[in-house]
Amino acid sequence: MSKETYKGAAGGWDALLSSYQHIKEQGIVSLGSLTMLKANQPEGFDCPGCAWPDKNHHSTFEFCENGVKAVAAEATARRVTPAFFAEYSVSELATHDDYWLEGQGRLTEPMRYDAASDHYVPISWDDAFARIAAHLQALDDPNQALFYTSGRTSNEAAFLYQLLAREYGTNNMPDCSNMCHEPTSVGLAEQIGIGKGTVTLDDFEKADVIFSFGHNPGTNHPRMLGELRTAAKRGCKILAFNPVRERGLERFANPQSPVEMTTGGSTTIATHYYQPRLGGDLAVVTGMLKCVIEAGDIDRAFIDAHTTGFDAIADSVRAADWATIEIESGLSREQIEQAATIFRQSKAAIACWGMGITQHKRAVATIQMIGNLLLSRGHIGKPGAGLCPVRGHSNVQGDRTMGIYEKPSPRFLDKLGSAFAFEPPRAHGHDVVGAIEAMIAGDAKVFIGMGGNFAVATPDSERTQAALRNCALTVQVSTKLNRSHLVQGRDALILPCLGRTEIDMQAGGVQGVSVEDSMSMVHISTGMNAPASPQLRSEPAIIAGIAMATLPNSRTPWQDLVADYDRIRDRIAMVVDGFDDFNARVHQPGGFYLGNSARDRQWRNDAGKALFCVHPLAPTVAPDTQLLTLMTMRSHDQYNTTIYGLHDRYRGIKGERRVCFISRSDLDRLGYAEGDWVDIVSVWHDGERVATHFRLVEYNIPAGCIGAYYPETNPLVPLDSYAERARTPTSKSIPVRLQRSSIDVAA
Ligand SMILES: Nc1nc2c(c(=O)[nH]1)N[C@H]1C(S)=C(S)[C@@H](COP(=O)(O)OP(=O)(O)OC[C@H]3O[C@@H](n4cnc5c(=O)[nH]c(N)nc54)[C@H](O)[C@@H]3O)O[C@H]1N2
Ligand SMILES: Nc1nc2c(c(=O)[nH]1)N[C@H]1C(S)=C(S)[C@@H](COP(=O)(O)OP(=O)(O)OC[C@H]3O[C@@H](n4cnc5c(=O)[nH]c(N)nc54)[C@H](O)[C@@H]3O)O[C@H]1N2
Ligand SMILES: [Mo]
Repeated sequence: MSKETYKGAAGGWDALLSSYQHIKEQGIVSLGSLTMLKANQPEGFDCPGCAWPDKNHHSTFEFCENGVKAVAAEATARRVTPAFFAEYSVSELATHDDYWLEGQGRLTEPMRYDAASDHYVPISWDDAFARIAAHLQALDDPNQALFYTSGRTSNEAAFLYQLLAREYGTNNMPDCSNMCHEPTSVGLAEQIGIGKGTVTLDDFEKADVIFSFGHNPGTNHPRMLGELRTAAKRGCKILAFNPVRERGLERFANPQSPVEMTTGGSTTIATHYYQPRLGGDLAVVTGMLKCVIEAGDIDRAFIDAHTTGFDAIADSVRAADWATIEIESGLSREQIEQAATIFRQSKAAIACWGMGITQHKRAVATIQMIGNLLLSRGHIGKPGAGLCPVRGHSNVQGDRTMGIYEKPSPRFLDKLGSAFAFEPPRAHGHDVVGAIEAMIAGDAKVFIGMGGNFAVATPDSERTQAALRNCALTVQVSTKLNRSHLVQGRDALILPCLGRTEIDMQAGGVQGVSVEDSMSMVHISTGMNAPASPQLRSEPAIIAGIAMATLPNSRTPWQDLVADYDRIRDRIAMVVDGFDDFNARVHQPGGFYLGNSARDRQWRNDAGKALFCVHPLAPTVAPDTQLLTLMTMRSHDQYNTTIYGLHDRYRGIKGERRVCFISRSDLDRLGYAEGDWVDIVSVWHDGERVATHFRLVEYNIPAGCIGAYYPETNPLVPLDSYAERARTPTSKSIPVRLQRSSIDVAA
């Protein structure tokens, strides 16, 4: 491993070079470059990289290094064939790391786990469907089955999948959102009547202030840097709140700007950079709101016409004392006052946030406090202003819109039931944490994963993996080999599917699917690469296969729907609000905007008004000085649990993922030196959890806070440590201590 401060801006030549290397490593130089030209184009496919919207679906190809990695990884020339599974037993495969597993390439055929030989062996599609049906039909209660979804799943597949689960009889639909932006959905639905962001890309052209709370655009949504750069260039103030200084928030060289590329120039992104302590944002925003309200810089007309609860929030923030705000936030009063002054002078402010806000105990409170701040000055539902949660997976928002939700509304279920002539189950189902608990307890026995990597993405890995092994059947619908295939139930299936970049040929011809981005734009996505194997099936076809085998009395014409996805979209139009005339609208170039009621200042919550939500500060900073707070985050070379490489360029890390970022003062205080190997031990009421063997890297991070990569650190996240009300695991605030590594490492 080596560490070297990265001196460049985010983007630039290094990004171009890195993309080229990733394409080359996958053995697909010409195909790779061709494929990239079609990403996020009106006639092409939606980039599977992230959910950031595309400015104009007509522009020339918008370059994004991490989009290239995602597409190249799917288009790889490598294959995981039955011969591969014959060569390696499951126990042998389990000794390899996630990087190696991912590197083996695309899955090619359905496989069944054979316990006698400990190998996966080929199985026909029909036999696989029959096996799933036999297991599902054998359960005493449909609520013993779990239907997990990861956020790459298209609208059409998601809609069929939730239909399958509900016709079968359960709302057990845990999804990756439960670990991601669930606090956003919970907090905003209550506060403004819709659990989605209120801005569109146009607003980024009009805002004079942009807040960035806890997200890392340089790595996780690089196309956002285009909007931030343009905003910065026209003088918009950009205030970043992040415990560490992320290069993408500091400086960006646009690979599409000939001037920046040839002169080595770059654009400064954040005009103001604040480094709160982990979990300090509730205090930061409380302090800012206190300044706004005490200065009387509020929009009284808006508050009177559109909101309720202002007096209570005003009393609450007035009562918050600066000493507590400073300790809890890790920022000084002057810093918070400065940020507040900038907001008080703003005519239109946008607040963006990501996992640095959602993966904390008080995530819902923090999000609603951000909402309070904008509401106090009428910055929701006005041009250039509003809320901008930055979603992760490319269709995670769309999946929820399609009904992938363990707590569906009665209205949705009524419409679903009448469109498909059945009585949907009404009882709420399991979310991710609930699903793990149910498997541990033996109350859930069949796990089906529509994409994703449940064994690794979830908290408390040891427990989660024991939970999966406790199942009678685990089924993973996947494109690539991952650890969830190796942490299998007594019976287990791997069902290989088409990726979004591939041609999806059905009886009615080539099919496109639709996705919804982070700003509620819905558009069509059509693959253009030859499938990685002729045996692959599309996700809708796999779902239909399971449904036809499992539900003999279903009145849904599964086969017809899959023959032509326009027919699925016609059904979506009947069931999902906002999708009238879906087929006509989605086939327009660029798709259509779903709309957002809060943006129109219609508040569809119980109160019929935007709510000021009171969340007093409570002390959280641990008095125990041996304890540190750990955040688990992404490197530049990974996509969630998919590890593309071992570097983290912008943070200066090369060739190692088991690193732990720590401040100079904590190193000194705890008696360590940079380069020492440590184990990280999480300290929780039910005992300690250990992740071994991390190398300490001195880093500019607040004292008391450390960082390390996900998913290596997931064993440390206790299952019952989650966001209040949203149950999102607290992956950014785990109480831990360090100890010298128990593994003897040769230097
Ligand atoms: N290339 C790539 N793109 C991706 C992904 C990927 O893994 N790779 N994942 C996708 C998915 S599913 C998602 S959800 C998004 C995730 O995108 P992000 O939301 O950017 O997720 P993280 O990498 O977890 O980073 C969180 C950021 O929050 C900061 N942070 C941590 N704790 C706090 C805190 O308490 N307060 C504040 N203010 N900041 C904090 C961290 O320093 C880090 O910069 O990206 C999506 N896009
Ligand atoms: N400690 C910690 N844990 C976290 C987080 C964190 O920040 N810290 N972040 C959380 C977040 S924000 C999220 S969203 C979750 C992510 O959780 P998941 O969505 O479950 O995980 P991914 O790693 O995105 O899933 C990768 C797998 O998806 C499969 N795949 C890829 N493309 C396709 C496709 O087109 N179709 C199908 N069927 N399969 C496909 C591949 O087999 C690949 O191995 O992790 C969460 N876990
Ligand atoms: Mo996510």
